[in-house]
Amino acid sequence: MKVFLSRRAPNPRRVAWVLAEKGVTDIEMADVDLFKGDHRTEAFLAKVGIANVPALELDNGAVITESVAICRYLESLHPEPNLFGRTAEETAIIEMWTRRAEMMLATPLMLTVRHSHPALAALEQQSAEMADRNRQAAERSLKFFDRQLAANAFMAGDRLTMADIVAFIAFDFARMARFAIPETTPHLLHWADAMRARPAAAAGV
Ligand SMILES: N[C@@H](CCC(=O)N[C@@H](CS)C(=O)NCC(=O)O)C(=O)O
Repeated sequence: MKVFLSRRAPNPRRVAWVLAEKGVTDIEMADVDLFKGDHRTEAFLAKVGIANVPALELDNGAVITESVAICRYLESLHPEPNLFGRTAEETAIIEMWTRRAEMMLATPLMLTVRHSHPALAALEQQSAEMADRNRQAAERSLKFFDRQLAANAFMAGDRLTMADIVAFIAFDFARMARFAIPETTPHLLHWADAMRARPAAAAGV
């Protein structure tokens, strides 16, 4: 099995974080240089089918992309610590918060960075308006997540799940666009400190 990642990129970092939480080390890792266009080569496209990382190549040649799908597959092989839920109800609640983290935080924050950071002009036709609108969309979501974290140590309850990994990596990436969690959402700030202190936070950066 071989995983294609790219250092500092947020979606590959999700996979690196999950591998670290689960203590998986027996997997070949390839670093794809997005700025050199490694992911747009004919060889990469022929293998992976899309100019994106992360990608996971299985021993039978099948390739899985989409970071959360890859993480879910890795959880099937390495069930502990559990990040996607055990019972039907728990799995659905974790999926709900992971999707909320993706749509209400990760997507707008990643677009904020892509459309504003000079380094990412190589990958994106940048628009200041896109950056502003996405920053505002992320800001509008903060209180919602803060309320959840006022009552729960983690996004989907009392333990770390995929939802936390998706949300934290988005916030951390958004620092490139000078986006900081404000003092007006103290529970989010406290949660982010706890996430940053996890050893797995160092993976993929
Ligand atoms: N939905 C995909 C998104 C993958 C994605 O956008 N990856 C970025 C890196 S974070 C990428 O490969 N970008 C290449 C480009 O923009 O040319 C996932 O979750 O894996």
